[in-house]
Amino acid sequence: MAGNVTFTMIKPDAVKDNHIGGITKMMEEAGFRVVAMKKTRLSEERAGKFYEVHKERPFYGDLVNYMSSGPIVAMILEKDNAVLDFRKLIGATNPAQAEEGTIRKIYAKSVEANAVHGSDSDENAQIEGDFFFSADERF
Ligand code: DAT
Ligand code: MG
Repeated sequence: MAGNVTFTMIKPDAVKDNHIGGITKMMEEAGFRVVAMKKTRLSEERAGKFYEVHKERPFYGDLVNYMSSGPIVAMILEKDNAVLDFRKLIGATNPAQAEEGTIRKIYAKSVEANAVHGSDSDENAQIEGDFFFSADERF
C-alpha cells in the first residue's frame, strides 16, 4: 500500500533566492499538508550521511558541498500516495528534462541546484523524516 507521507527539502539556492513561500505554496496547492517544517543548515558530515546512498557516484562530493553551503528547509508532507505524487510535482532531477509546471522546471537552476529534494520510496520517506524531526515536532 502506498504511504501517505513524503519528505522534502528546499535546497540552498531556492532558500537564498527567497522561494520558500512560492515553493511551499505549490506543495499546498497540490494537496500536500505540512506535518513538520524547519529551517536548518546541514554540516558537511550530516549532508554526507543524508546522501550516503550516492557516495560512489562522481557527483557525491559536489552534492555534499552544495547541500551544506547554506540553510535548507526540511519538511514532512502528507497526502494520499505522497511519494509518487510528490515526485510528479517536482519533476525530473535535471530541470532541462522537467515537465512544464513542475517545481524544478520553475525554480531549479541546474542538476545540482535543482530547488527541492523528494523521497524516492515510502521506506526512505520514513528514514529521511526521522533524520530531521522528532515525534513531538510533527502535527
Ligand atoms: P533526485 O533528487 O531527483 O532523487 P538523485 O537521487 O538521483 O535525484 O540525486 C540526488 C541529487 O544529486 C540530485 O537532486 C542532484 C544531484 N545529482 C544527481 N545527478 C547528478 C549529476 N549527474 N550531476 C550533478 N548532480 C547530480
Ligand atoms: Mg533521490
